This record gives sequence, structure tokens and C-alpha cells, in this order.
Amino acid sequence: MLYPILTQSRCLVDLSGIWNFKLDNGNGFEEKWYENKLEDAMTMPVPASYNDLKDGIDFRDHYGWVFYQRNVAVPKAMTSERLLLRFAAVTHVAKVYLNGQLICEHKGGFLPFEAEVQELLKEGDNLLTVAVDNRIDHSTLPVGSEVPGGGMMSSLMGSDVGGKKKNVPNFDFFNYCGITRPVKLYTTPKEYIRDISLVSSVEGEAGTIKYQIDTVGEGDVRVEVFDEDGSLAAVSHGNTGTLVIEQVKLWQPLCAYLYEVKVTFGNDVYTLPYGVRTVRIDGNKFLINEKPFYFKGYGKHEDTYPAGRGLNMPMNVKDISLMKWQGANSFRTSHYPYSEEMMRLCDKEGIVVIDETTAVGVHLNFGGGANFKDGKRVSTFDPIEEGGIRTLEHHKDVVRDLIARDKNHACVVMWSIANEADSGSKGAYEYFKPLYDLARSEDPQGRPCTIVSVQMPNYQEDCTLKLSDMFCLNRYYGWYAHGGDLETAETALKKEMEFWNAQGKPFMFTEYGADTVSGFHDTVPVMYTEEYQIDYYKMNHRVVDAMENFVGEQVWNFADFATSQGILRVQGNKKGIFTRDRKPKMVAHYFKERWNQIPDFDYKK
Ligand code: GCB
Repeated sequence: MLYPILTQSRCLVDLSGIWNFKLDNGNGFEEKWYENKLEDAMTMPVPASYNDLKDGIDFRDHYGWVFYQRNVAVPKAMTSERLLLRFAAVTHVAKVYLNGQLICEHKGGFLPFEAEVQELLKEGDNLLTVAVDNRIDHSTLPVGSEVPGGGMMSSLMGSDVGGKKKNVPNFDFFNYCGITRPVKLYTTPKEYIRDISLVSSVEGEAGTIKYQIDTVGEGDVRVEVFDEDGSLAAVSHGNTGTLVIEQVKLWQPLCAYLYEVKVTFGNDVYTLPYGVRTVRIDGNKFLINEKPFYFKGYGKHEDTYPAGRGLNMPMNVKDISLMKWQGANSFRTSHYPYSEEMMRLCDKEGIVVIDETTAVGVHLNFGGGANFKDGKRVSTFDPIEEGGIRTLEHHKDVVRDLIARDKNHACVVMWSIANEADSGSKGAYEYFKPLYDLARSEDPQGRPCTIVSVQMPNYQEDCTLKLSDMFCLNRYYGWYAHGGDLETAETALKKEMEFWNAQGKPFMFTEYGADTVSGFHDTVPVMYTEEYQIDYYKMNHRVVDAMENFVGEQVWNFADFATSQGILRVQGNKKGIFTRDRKPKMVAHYFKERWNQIPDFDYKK
């Protein structure tokens, strides 16, 4: 799906601003709140998560629907074109009403959707209402627990005494919700460019871009490529074809070069920034532009105060600046697709991205916890009738839509199909195989695919061993395993790493970390202190630096972030290398020193 932009043929209107807002009291749909102006509405910015924007725990932890509303008047000139109303992300389920009529519904809180509205708009004001549901369960991604007292953050001694319904995330980040990314109206001509797919290769000095343009209507397609100075570098005609750029300038990690691909079809014009680079795995190496790349960087979150998961461009720019200050070159979009604006920024800044779906929590027995149905223990991939997970069809949609959105980004070098799924259990291979197949068939660039795997005693049975092009490991030796005893942790970590190193494929850490409360210090390395965090990382690096096939380290987490409440969380997860407001902990300087000494390429010869 193309990102909406302003061109000589396309108008664009951003509907960001203050909207009217109301929490559902259980009667919203029955009383048809979407038909009339919301009564006693409060103010709410769009885009933003609503949770932290008004005070009160009931507001923050609201369970179920909320209603957003505003008037929209559209200039006449726009309604004579094809007119789209586009939502970049509504978390998690949206019902969109225009003048009281339901015009579209969407499930999945982190990917865009749109509806054609030119026939539905009246002259003058139109009432736009968006109902948003934040409930999560065994059919949603991310997954919510359906077991009372369950979920990742379950308390040890809680018992089910009824009480009001609430979301129980089966994942470790706050369930921020709302209209979290921009809402836009844009036009295209009636005959228009629907999609663009680009694949590049390099031979000698020349770069080749194979293209496919999906159009609606009759007409000729022209594709031009301009370099950063605005000079024409290549041109071709037809819906499919090949563009050859002599003396190509490659998109490189931390040294981005973006061409502008301009597509003209009849009256429609669309331009796409595009970096020419190649990615592939060869034996035990991850190659970018045919050179062995070493990932240095982070697992992140879209998490800032008080916007929650709402688009925060200043913070995105700041985060990348901090990463560059440290010599980092990459991050993973843990645990959901990030905003389109962030992906475009990474293209521009040369930040390498592992692009992850919303599939987090596909694990009903996390950390040995159990799920029961009718008194019987349930495993994640048991048949649905017996209580097994119900995410597969939605998971396919999410893989398909993520790749459709992000396939042309130079920054994206690998797809992560899930985070910490129950990939070592019975039925995991059968669940995930079709998802890998789908990702491989949907991506015209054929990027590597992975699942970011959870620490488990039976790692030899992890289905990612058979399915992943590269192994991405989340490992917490010295924290959740052997916490406080780095010596034993080192022995245990070494043992497991030797196993992965012997598999003949590249592998990396996509998470490793230790909770650290900024300002806690001690003369001996005690858990939660800044000293322990440094010693923890030094121990991990002693082990992985000696592993030939280990090709990257992404730390958990870039910054402290909000989570559900739980006995392991001190006003959120404190594994950040930076605090939530982006002040460095001591360890940030340690990483700055380390990463500035590790080259982006050829680290493990
Ligand atoms: C994990 C999860 C991540 C958590 C992290 C932690 O393995 O993937 O979402 O936040 O551990 O800190 O426990």
C-alpha cells in the first residue's frame, strides 16, 4: 500500500488535531453515538494513545470501545477525484462511520487501512466517527490472556474473585490504544497508480531496478529515476521493466543514498524515495551489498510520555541521533510495525531495520505458566475447540499487509514473523511454516525471514531451527536465568551459544538485558544497579565475541518503557540503556565505546 503524498496529481489533507472523544459506557452502539454529535465529549489529540492523556486509573485502564469524532468539510475540487480516507494505525479494532453510516472496519492496530469516500461525502460538514476497541484475547495480535489472573505479568498469589473485566496482555508493554497515527484524506485521479514494487541488484558499477507498477485504468506508464541532485539517472516505459543506473550510488548502513523513483501513469504521478542495495545470507554471513554486516543496536518501542504509542517524530529523530552517537546501526521494530514516518526516516538516515509483525504473545504457556480449558491443560497450538490459539488467519493478514506496506524500504533487511512465540512446542512448525512461505512469496525482494525466539530449556526443538534464514535469539542469562550470578550465567550462556554457533547459519541477539533503575549504584554488582547492567553486558560480550557465526547484538531495550503493572516492573520495564526521557544510564557510554570500535562490516572475518 502506497504512503499518501502530495504530488502534482494528488491532494493531501491531514486530519490531525483535537477531536471529540468519549469512553463507551456500554451503551455507545445501542444508542448509536456515531449518528450524532457526541454528548459531553472531552478533547483528544489525534494522533496519540489516549491512555495517559486524562487522569484516573479507570481512564488509563479502560476496557473496550471509545469513540472519536470530528466534522470534515472537503473542498469540491477534491470530491470530483477519487477520494480516500486513510488511517495509518488504529489500535486495535476500528469501525469508521461517515454521517452515521458504517463505511469500513479494520482489525490490527499497527497497519494502515483506507476507504473510498467520494460518493459518501455531502457538501459542507460531514460527521466522521471512529469507534476503537482495545480488547485483546487469543484471537488478536498482540495476544491477550483469556485466563483470569493469567498473562505474562500475572501475580503469584492472585485468585479469581470476579471483578471488572480488564485487558490482560500476554506481552510486556502497556496496551496503549486509540488513533495512534495520522488520519489523512487524499485524492488520486480516477485512473491511478495502485502499487509499486521495486527490486534492485548490482553488477559492477551499475545498479538495476526491476519494477512492477500496478495501475487501474488505461494508459502508459513511465518510470524515471532521479539522483539526489535531481538529474535523470534512468528511464523506462511499461507496467513492468528494468531500470539501469550506471555508476550507481548504493544505499549503505549509516551512509544512505536515496534515488527518487517517479512514476507517471496518465494524469497520475507518484514519487518514491528508493535506496539501491542488496541483502542476502550466504553461509554463516548476513550480507548487505555483498559485505558481511554486523548488527549493533536495539530492540525498541514506540513509547513516549504522554503520547503513549502515538506518533512522536521529534523523539524518533532524537532516538536515531542517540543511536548514531553510540555507533549503533540498526534496530528491530519490536513488537509491531512502526509508523511509516519512522520507516521513511530510517531510509534517509541509513538505519538498518528488522521489521516485525504484531505477533507477540503467541505463547499460552509463557515461562512455564499454564492455561486451562474445562479443567484441561491447553497448549498454544492445540486445536481451537480445545482452547488453542486462534490467531493464524489474522497472522497471515498481518504478514501480508506488513510486507505490502514496507516492501520498498531499503532500511528493511529482514522480516520477523513473531516475537517469542511458543516455537518449541508441538504444532509450532505446522503453524509457522505457512507464515514463512507466505512472507517469502509476498516479498518481491526475497529478504531473509526469522522468528525472534524465546529462551527455553529445549532450544534444540525450536522450530525456527528448520524455518529461519538467520537465528534471532532473546536471551537473559544473568537476568531471568542465574540473575545475580554472572559466573554461572556465563557458563550456561556459553553452552547454549556453542549449540547455535554450530548450526552453520548466522545468529544474533535480538534481546539481552537487565533491569536497571537509573541512579541505583553499588560497589559490588547487585541486580538493578547501573554497575550490574554494565557487568551483565560485559559478560555476554565475552561469550558472543568468541562465536564465529554471531553477527549482531541488539540490546533490550533502547529506553525504559511503560508496561502493565506487575511485581517485576518498577513503574515500567527498566531495561533501557536510556531512561524513558532519553537520558543515558552509565551503560550507554560503555556501548558508545564498544560500538565505535566494532566496524559495521567485516567484524567477524
Ligand atoms: C522479552 C520480550 C520483551 C520483554 C523482555 C523483558 O523476552 O520479548 O517484550 O520486555 O523480554 O524485559 O522481559
